[in-house]
Amino acid sequence: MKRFVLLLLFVLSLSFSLKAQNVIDTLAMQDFEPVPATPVWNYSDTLADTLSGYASATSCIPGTPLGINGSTAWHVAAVGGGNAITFDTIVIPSGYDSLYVSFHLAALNLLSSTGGPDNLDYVLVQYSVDSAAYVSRVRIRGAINNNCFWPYDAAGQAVVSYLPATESVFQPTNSGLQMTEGISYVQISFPGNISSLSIIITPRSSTSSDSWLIDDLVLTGAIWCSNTTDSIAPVACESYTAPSGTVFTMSGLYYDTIPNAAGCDSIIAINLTVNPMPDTSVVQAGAMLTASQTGASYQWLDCDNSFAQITGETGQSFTPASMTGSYAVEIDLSGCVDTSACYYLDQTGIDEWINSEKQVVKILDITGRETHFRPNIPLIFIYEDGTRECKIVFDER
Ligand SMILES: [Ca+2]
Ligand SMILES: [Ca+2]
Repeated sequence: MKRFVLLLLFVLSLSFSLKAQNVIDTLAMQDFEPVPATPVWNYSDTLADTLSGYASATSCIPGTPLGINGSTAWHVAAVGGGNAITFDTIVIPSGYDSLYVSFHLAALNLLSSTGGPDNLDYVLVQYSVDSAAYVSRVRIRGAINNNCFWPYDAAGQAVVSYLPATESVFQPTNSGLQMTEGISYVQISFPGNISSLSIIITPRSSTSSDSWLIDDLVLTGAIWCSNTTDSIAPVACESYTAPSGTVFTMSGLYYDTIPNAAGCDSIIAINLTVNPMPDTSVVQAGAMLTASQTGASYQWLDCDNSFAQITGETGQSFTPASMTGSYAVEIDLSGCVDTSACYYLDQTGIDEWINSEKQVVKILDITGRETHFRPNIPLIFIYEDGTRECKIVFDER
């Protein structure tokens, strides 16, 4: 039996490497408590007995739980004909890949420090799928050499598929405590596409010194799924929040994991480009405003007119047509857009001073190139009467 269990574990681990199991639903359960946990797997027959707490010091095994963690369990002793309990037919919701019926089992003698179930004592598990005839699938027996006992944490397991529809027998060989070969866990797996399932469990015991204890019968539905992969190449400004919520602030290749639609992992390769936000500082030189950021797209805005775009003013520098006003620039640097503060210009005083004598038609810098008015540097003013003056207008603001 040992070799069989080892082979089974290998098959299970192989399937785990191919698929991830993501949804496990409890479809029905029976914990044999006075108020059973839900969803309750009801039964139509009468339990021979129930017990809770822990075995006495004079029994075997002394102090061992009678139900899982000392809870209430179904107890059968001295029922020569077997205490067959039919658990109600469960209608299986569609969508499951696999179904499992499982329960925990202990074999004890609650009356003395030796004894326990024998070769002719058993726990038989039968199932009926889609209302077909019952199939006897698993039979746990006492030891071949009789008089054996084991607790709920013994290592042996009887884990089978529903097919072949023939009986598999699991039992220890030797008498006495069976921590390795004692079968404490029974499981039968079914395909997920069946419509209904019912089971009969029959513990049989010849004498009062041969106790079977059964607890936590559960029917579970499992949905299997596979991990998926995806890749994206987002371009972000300053920082990027990945689908999982992780924030990245530098360009690079990252991997992010979120649940996919089926509930398994979706692994996303993120080839991220993070661009900086533009420098929104503006240098004011007389009537001219210049954005400090180079190599960007610009749109100058009229702060006094709900930040309306000023038609045609898309250069790095801007000289307003009106003498007073408040202006800002919207800067687009590789898709990262930000707007400067508003800069207030008041050229009225200077302009009045310039216009106090004669109308200026052109301003040149000292190299002779036409320029805008700027305070605090020498400029050549050409008037409408053809005269010209070189002067510095001091702006003390
Ligand atoms: Ca219980
Ligand atoms: Ca016995």
